[in-house]
Amino acid sequence: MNIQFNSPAQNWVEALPIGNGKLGGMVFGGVERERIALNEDTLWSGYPREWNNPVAQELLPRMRELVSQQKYAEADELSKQMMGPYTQSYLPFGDLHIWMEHGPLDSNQLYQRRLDISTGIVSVTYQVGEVQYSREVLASYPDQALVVRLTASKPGQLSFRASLESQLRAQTAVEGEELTLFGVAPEYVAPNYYDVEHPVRYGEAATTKALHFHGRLAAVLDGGSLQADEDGLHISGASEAVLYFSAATSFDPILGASNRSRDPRRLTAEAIRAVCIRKYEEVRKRHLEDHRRLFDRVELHLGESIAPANLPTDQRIVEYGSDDLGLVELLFHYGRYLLIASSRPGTTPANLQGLWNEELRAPWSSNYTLNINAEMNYWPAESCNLSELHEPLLEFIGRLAVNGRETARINYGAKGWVAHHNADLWGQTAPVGEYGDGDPIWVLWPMGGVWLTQHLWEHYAFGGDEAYLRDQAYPLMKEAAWFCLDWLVMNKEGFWVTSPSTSPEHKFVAEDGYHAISEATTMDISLIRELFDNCIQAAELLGIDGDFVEVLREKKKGILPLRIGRQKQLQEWSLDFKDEDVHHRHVSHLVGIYPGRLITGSSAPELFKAARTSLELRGDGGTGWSLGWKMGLWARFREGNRAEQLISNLLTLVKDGESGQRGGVYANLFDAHPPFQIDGNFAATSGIAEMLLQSHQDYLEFLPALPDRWESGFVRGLRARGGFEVSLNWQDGAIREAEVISDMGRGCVVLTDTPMQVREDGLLIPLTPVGERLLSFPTKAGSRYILKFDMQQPSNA
Ligand code: FUC
Repeated sequence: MNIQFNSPAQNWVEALPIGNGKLGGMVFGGVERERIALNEDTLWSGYPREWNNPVAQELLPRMRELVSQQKYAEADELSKQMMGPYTQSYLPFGDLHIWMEHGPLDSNQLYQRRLDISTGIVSVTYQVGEVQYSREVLASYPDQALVVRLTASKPGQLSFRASLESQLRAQTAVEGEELTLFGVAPEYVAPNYYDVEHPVRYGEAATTKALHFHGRLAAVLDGGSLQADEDGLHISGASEAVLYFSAATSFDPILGASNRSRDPRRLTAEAIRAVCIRKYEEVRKRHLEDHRRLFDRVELHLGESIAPANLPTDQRIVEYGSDDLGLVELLFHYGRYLLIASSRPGTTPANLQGLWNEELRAPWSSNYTLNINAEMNYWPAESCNLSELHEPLLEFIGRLAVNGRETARINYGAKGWVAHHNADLWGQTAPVGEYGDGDPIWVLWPMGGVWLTQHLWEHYAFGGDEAYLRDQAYPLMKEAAWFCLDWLVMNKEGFWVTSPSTSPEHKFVAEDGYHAISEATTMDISLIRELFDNCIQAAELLGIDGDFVEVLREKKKGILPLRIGRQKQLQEWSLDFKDEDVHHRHVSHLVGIYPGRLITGSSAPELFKAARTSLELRGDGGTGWSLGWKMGLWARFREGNRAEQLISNLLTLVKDGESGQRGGVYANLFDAHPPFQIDGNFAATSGIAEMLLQSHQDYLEFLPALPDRWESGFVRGLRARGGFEVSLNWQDGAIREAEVISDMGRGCVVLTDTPMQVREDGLLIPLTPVGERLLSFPTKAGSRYILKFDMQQPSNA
């Protein structure tokens, strides 16, 4: 399963990504000079600082008054004083360069560069003269190192220099035969959209609170000689060489700050010592076992692939007519690959660019953008059977809650915890905007924490770990609900509303122009209602907090109902305003359809229908992530062909350097906003899973949105809520057979139009009808059930 080229990368979005959650590399595959752009997941600018703003609390009553008087321009203006500082930026570590001494290629013909996503290994092969050269590059999770093996087909023909460089303030040194690169991160990096003098600021090395970082490169040779100086490791006359790279910073996740006693130099020394003891074959084997354990959990076959085996991926994207179903499979698995590579237990969550960033001032600081992007990164985690890779986000929510309690108290005088639309390594929870520079349309959105709690609940819903729900998830959900209880205010009509309220990042049109702030946007109301529902369900399940459940139930009754507007659409705002942009990339008002489960065809048919109209009005365009979101939405509306249209739209080749609102993918299949943003990759994966299997209504629905073109195929290993692993086989557009493995022994309910038979170990299991088209059967934990669907056969109901 390859992303492949027959020439080296000319730019970063043609390079091939590898990662072990902590260390990331982008492999260019240059012949005379290899460049591997390096990242370390905790390398961010800045340090914890005061971001809360007590003025916000003083102004809140006035703000609410302005909103209730519909003085929107004044409300927007006032919000400037409620802002805090911008978040800090995710930084590039540097580059590993390998300067080959074999001279130029005679001909390009024999050059190949590929990433096999099923192994997590990049390979580069080419020939110079009579000698065949090859490289393998991998990022090992078990051995915590980035590894490059270089070989020459003839003995003694391998000579090169390997050097380390960084855009940050750093220096190199030699320790024994190892090359090191170390320095300190800037104390401040301004977002790329913030025009300011000195956008990158360093402190004094001895006193700075910014992070210290350290990288270390070692070489193990077969034959030849190794000599190290500050210019690099000089290898000459070898037949094979293996380079090991490790990097670390002084970031302490428990403190949430730099910790001087966490010496990154010692950490890289330990990592390199440990990996160098092993032979390359063993490191490779351990990497493969680890990668396959995760990657092989899911298989997908949508039809025959028509692309020639050696077609370079960028050409394959250009030639994609919807017939190259192999490219859709690749896109699906790539999202899983990228999650495996960017999010492992103990690492930071995948940011806007996952783990990979080459720019000092990355787009939008490559931070955590909580009004869609950070959540989207984790949409495939549960449904695509990578539940343990959800952990970095779930842990991060816990860190945000600690800071968010202070922000809730200081900025709003509220209980519970709050987060706004941006966060960073330091767990910023206050609004950004540099105290007035920002625009309320993105700054003033205190729903970041509320949306994130959906992940806590979903992790439980899929996995069923009650201890996790009780000890970790529910307390954070409950405290987010406390914030909402305080944040909701009664409006003139007597409804509980949020105020100030924005619909991320879309302005409405009022008589006097475009505005951000009004009251009770559909997104606010949807997220809060769903949080309350999840809290109620969790508390009842755990058998605790009866009084709190009553409070939530009571409050829910008075919350402003969602409304249907003049175009029969689900209103985005509580008043039926006109849109700033009818095709706006955000579809925030549809969050209750997907990824939420607030509005379904059966729970609220009118709203469901109106939401479909809203999606229709938004159109099929947008940034990469917007296309990905719409894919999932059309899947929830059970319209496979529309979802497939969005996949086609995403499979449009975008060139390096473009920017704007027309999404697509780069040559290396990275999602393009453009610029590169990884969220669209993850949404494409979860969207495809959602087309094949849904479980958000407490029953399994097989192939809810199968496009006509995906006539026959199979998927193995998807996960459904309730602790089920599900495989499906379909022919001529209809489900033939399903396999359900039950983890927890819960009853399994299936929605089916077709008669169904269920067997365990060959024996028929009795089915109980539990609703219209719903059949239920009991399961035992650890058992496997075969479900057969056949028009000819009577159901064993
Ligand atoms: C949100 C989106 C932008 C971009 C940014 C990182 O603000 O509206 O399109 O994805 O996040």
